[in-house]
Amino acid sequence: MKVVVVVGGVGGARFLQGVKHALGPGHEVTALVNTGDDVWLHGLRICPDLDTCMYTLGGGIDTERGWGRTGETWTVKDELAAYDAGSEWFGLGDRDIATHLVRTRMLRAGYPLSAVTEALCARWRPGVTLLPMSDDRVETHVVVDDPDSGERTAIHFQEWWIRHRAALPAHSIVPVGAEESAPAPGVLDAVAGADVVLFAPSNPVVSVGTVLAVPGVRDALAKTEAPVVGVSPIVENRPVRGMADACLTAIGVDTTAEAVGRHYGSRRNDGLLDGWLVHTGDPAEVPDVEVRAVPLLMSDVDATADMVRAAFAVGGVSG
Ligand code: GDP
Ligand code: FO1
Ligand code: CA
Repeated sequence: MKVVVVVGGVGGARFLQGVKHALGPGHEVTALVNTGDDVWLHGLRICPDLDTCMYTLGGGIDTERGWGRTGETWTVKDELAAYDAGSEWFGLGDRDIATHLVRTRMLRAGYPLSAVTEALCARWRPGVTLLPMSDDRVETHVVVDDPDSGERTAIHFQEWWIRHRAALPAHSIVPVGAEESAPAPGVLDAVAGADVVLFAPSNPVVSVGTVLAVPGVRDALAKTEAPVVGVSPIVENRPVRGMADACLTAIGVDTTAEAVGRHYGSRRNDGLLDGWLVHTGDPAEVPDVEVRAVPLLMSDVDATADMVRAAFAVGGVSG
């Protein structure tokens, strides 16, 4: 079976573990990974969602934090702080920096991000194909009122998310460069050739939403013969982890499983979904979408695999 999964970072990576577990060997899993979180810092290209997926599936993740390397040390971070080199709010670990060094060197040598990702995955062997949504530079920015000057200004998503913990009200969230971007090689073909497409319980605005902002992706999802099934990241009217509620508020969507399902909408009405999984007990009616309630907490890989099987069932495919 050919499974395509639209993912961001931690939520997407854990969901992919469940997809692998539910399917076992002999299947083809392709993840379309958000790159709108990517950022240049200290001359290095950092791709948090790609790295979170790669480390998680390759056994290198710090499972407690959810991002970055296990057994991490922070010498370079401390030395940068001693130089007052800026961006001190962003935690660059020593082990993680090796990944950014290899990536940056390859990008500077002219390799596209998709080729760089393939090269990095040769070490980590994630067991799924990780495709960046695009080889072009797309960076999510958040329009806020500057806390010092009060002036309206756009800051990089990472600065808003990490430095301000998404507590500065967002006037808007903009995937800068998305309109001019093209899908990375393999993205549209994967969607066209899929047996089922899943939306991981990733952030609907800055993870799934950014992948959908790449021209051609929505159209490919509309046209594929595969069923498209989404999984809600909102459980009991809250994000299970992180601050997705601040992102949803910025685009005028309530933090409920129903509102997110309606935001994605039905494929029968120019939307995206055939099926929508919500957590047991969460009320959700989405016109022209088959909604099913099952436990949606990814507490371990077996529970996550059960979620994936439920998503296959709603889509009418068997894993
Ligand atoms: P990020 O890029 O690291 O923020 O990760 P994603 O965008 O892939 O996923 C973030 C979303 O995952 C958050 O909005 C969480 O609510 C959601 N999430 C995390 N753990 C769980 C879980 O166990 N169950 C569900 N349903 N959602 C989860
Ligand atoms: N998240 C944090 O909350 N603080 C950090 O210092 C931080 C550093 C970091 C470094 C590399 C990486 O791949 C991820 C990192 N993250 C950090 C996670 C990441 O910034 C965000 O959680 C996602 O991009 C939001 O989706
Ligand atoms: Ca992310």
